[in-house]
Amino acid sequence: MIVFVTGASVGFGAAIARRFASEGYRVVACARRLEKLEALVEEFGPRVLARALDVRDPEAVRKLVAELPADFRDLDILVNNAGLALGTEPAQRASLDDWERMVDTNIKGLMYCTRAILPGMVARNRGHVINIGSTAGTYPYPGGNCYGATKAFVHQFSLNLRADLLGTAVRVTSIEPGLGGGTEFSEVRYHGDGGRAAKVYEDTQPLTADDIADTAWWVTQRPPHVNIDYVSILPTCQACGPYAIHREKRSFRP
Ligand code: NDP
Ligand code: 8X3
Repeated sequence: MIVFVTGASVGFGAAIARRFASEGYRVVACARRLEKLEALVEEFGPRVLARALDVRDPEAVRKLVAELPADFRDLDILVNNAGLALGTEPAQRASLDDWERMVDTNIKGLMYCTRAILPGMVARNRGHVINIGSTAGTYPYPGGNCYGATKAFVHQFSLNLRADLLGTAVRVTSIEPGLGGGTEFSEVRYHGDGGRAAKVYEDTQPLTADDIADTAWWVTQRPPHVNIDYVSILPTCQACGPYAIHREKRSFRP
């Protein structure tokens, strides 16, 4: 069995790659930082194929998939994990560059990888696409503007893939975590401000990358007639809030 994981250099993606490799799968591990992927190769040997890939480049995605060596070609599982949040400024002040990078990575990168790998799965009538969404795609929060919207795309795209794949054995799951710690997510979001990133997790016990890897493993291990459409997974310390209400007499601070 072969799994292709994007964003496998650190965080959820690295844990997912590690989990499948330790279960005996061959793993194509992709990310921009090839040197970080080498740790997986050192740990698991030739069972892991490390490839530098920027998912925002459709030609690079197409070429990498088309040129996979024979041992790694017939992919069974695609994990579209590469993604990022940038900023928590309100929409009226948010950086358009940040918005474009989120759309290019979280939406377009996921589209490119899916479009390159799905035809082989359909031809073999075997496969599983796992997309990493987020609770931010369902529940709004201030500053979540474009990030949450990209993850809403991931949720709906996953359901629509299922609609297209009906009648095949190819499965699709959207895994939608809440607060996840021990990854670079918040440091990336706050453009390298480690102090601000650390505050996100202060006095909490967030989900770990291994929790997400466990979930990815679990959805793939259901019997072939079972498709888990989506999984919403939050740490116990987190819950959805009530609707926010602005009271007229209080001062307005956008
Ligand atoms: P990390 O920042 O730790 O990991 C992100 C991964 O994505 C890295 O391996 C990075 O590798 C890769 N990546 C980013 N941009 C690109 C690109 N253009 N091309 C290829 N790879 C890229 O974050 P997490 O592990 O926390 O997040 C993983 C996924 O989970 C993301 O989609 C995120 O939105 C989602 N998520 C995270 C949550 C959290 O609270 N942590 C909660 C819900 C969802 P490199 O820089 O080497 O390219
Ligand atoms: C990551 C979770 O709440 O920071 O997708 O958006 S959150």
